[in-house]
Amino acid sequence: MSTCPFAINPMVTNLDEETTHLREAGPITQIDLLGVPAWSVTDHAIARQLTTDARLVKDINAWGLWSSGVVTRQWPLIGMVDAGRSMFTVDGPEHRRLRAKTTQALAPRRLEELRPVIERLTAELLDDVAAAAAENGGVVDLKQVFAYPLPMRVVGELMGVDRADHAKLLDWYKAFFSVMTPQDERLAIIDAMDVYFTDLVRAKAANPGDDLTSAFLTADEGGEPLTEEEVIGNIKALVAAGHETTVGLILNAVRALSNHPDELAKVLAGEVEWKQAIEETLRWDSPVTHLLMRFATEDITVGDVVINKGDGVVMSYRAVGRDKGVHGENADEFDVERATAKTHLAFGYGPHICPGAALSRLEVSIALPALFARFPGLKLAVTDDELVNLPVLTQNDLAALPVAVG
Ligand code: STR
Repeated sequence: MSTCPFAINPMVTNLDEETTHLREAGPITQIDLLGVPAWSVTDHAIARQLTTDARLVKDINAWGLWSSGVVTRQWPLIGMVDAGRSMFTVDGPEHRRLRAKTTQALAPRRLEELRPVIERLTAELLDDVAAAAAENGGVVDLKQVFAYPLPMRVVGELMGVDRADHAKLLDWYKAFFSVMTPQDERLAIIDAMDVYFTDLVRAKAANPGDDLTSAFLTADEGGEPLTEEEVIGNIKALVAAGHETTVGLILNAVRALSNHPDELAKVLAGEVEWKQAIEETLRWDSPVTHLLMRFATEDITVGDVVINKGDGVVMSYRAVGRDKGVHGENADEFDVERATAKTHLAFGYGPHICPGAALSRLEVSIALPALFARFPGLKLAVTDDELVNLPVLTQNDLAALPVAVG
């Protein structure tokens, strides 16, 4: 580690500038994550290579700075890497065992059962948008009334989480992700979520329902059943991921399309499919800025860089989406007709590729057309430079998206 690592700004005051800087710094470059050094991967081919390299693992115990005690539970990002045993933190054959039921439940064919549910939840929230707009001269914060509650409702249906608990969970996640939350408060929230999900799992064990939580608790013939700890870890991962990332995707898509009326017009006219606009949003303004973290179990040489055994490696997916070698010289432009859009790595790659990708795509492919059908005159109510990101280092999530619905 020779040069001074580039400090990632946790306040996310200029994400485009950061993304450009990271890409210019090289395909794999040193960064500083709130005082902790790591490697950032910004290159598409290297991201594919390293997400399929078994010498990199998710187990925090392989992290030199953790096992030597330099990084502790006081580090504000610890909850992103020390999240309990689950499909998110385990590799190899055990990982396949932990992931199997999720992959089945979230397969595109199985998800068709959720389509009418998502359509109903979307329609309900669009009524709320209309009501809020009527009270407020046609202007609403699309995040607060639509993009924020929808993914929690969907993942809540999938996992069997009561609607009455959604507000509490949303508050917890908001504080969990924000760098502004004092660390003792964040650690208390992590503990409270553990208690909440433990209670949920025990309630489902006693009284199973038609949800993925209950399915985790049912042993498959021949297969080794998941332990309670593993079930809880999986549920925590699915609820957090299913909620946070999809909020960002809806917001980033509405923002991109509103700022590019010619692109939006092609979609509304049916010249370009919604799914193309969704894939281009995932590429151009991915909901996950930085995916923490993988750890090297031995020295790994990548081009002229050596990742030392014990080093942490971050996939900087927003920068990866701007790879000019893959997406062309105009990679920084939003183009719903871009032929390479769907090759993006916004859902990751390799064994840990997002198991919820199809759910996310289904959700957004229902939510966006329904939103623009209901409010054809929808426009941003502020200029783009008035929009601010939440102070969340890893996630690309707007604080608010004020729109005029006409
Ligand atoms: C949040 C806290 C928690 O209880 C469990 C997890 C595990 C899965 C993580 C999640 C975390 C944070 C957001 C992640 C998600 C997997 C996918 C999602 C990293 C640490 C992304 O943003 C890609």
